Amino acid sequence: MKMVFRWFGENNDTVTLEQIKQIPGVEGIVWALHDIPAGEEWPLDKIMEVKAKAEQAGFHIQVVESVNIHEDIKLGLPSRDLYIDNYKKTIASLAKAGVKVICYNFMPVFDWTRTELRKPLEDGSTALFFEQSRTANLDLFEMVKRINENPDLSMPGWEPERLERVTELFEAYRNVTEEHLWDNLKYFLDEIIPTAAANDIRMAIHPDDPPWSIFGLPRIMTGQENLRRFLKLHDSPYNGITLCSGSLGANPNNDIIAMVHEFADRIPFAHIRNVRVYENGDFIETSHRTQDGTVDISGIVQAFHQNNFTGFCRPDHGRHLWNEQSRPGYGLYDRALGIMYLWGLWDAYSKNKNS
Ligand code: DNO
Ligand code: MN
Repeated sequence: MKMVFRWFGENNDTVTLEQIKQIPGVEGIVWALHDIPAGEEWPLDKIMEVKAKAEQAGFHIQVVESVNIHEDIKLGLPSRDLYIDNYKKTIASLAKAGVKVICYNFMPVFDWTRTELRKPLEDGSTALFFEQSRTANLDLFEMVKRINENPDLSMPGWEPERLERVTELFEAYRNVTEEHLWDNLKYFLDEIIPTAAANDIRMAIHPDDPPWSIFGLPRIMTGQENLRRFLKLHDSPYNGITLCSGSLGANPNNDIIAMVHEFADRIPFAHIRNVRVYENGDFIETSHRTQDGTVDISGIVQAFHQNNFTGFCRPDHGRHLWNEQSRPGYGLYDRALGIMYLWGLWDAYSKNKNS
């Protein structure tokens, strides 16, 4: 297991490379060119700048998260070919910089969705929270209308300056079903995976977060059966999964340990974090420790260990501790604690091979 740590870059992160260096066992940063809009080609010189900076601090840049997918690709519009072409060029440039894994997601309109970014936990820390009733059975246009009437109902990702664009996108997705999304994903994979293979880069799709449809938008990377279908869409070792325990774990019916066993050789990248799911379907992110949430983190690490996992792993979102003013979910402290928990489990399983 190779430990890596997400870093948003000098201008976008409160955490420094020097700080990350002091977390035991971190060998690389997980990065992206966050200023390049989805669909555009990543310039090689910008990639090389990040590489130089990271290497100077003693890290590699083998894992990228994310090269985002342009909405036209997810919508299956004719213009997708242009964006797919740019994606291929980006893959080739990333290979030149030594990148081995590209994480991405195929969620329409939104990446991860939460209703609150700083919900207090009992211990006084705060964490990302999802309140089921805020979104359940809500038509997206109804939601936009409500937010326009009462900005307090707004959620992360729904800021006024984005609202118009969001409405436009919703309109575009009106008749896009899950099956359309599957078709559009297959089209993308059939185009991209041969390029990834030629460049020895493993593509690793991130599960949807939360792993169910919201606001009527289709979501398909949601659980074991669908991940199985995904791997068969384009059967190649270069077509893989980012196994994110927190995203999948928001649905308590997801058996993540079973997924690790079934998909082990197609998981180049693991995101490990815990969530606590309540009976009403709400969930909050917690410390990585098994007892603190409803996801069996030690069982998942054990499953990776039993499969001799040699891929990359990172702690995922953490709580905000000790008044840290960080990006939501991406502070230094709780992710560092998370890493030490993951190493503790890993080393214990390594000592006792039979466990
Ligand atoms: C949530 C995070 C995600 C992830 C992107 C990848 O679990 O890991 O924000 O970075 O969905 O594209
Ligand atoms: Mn994740």
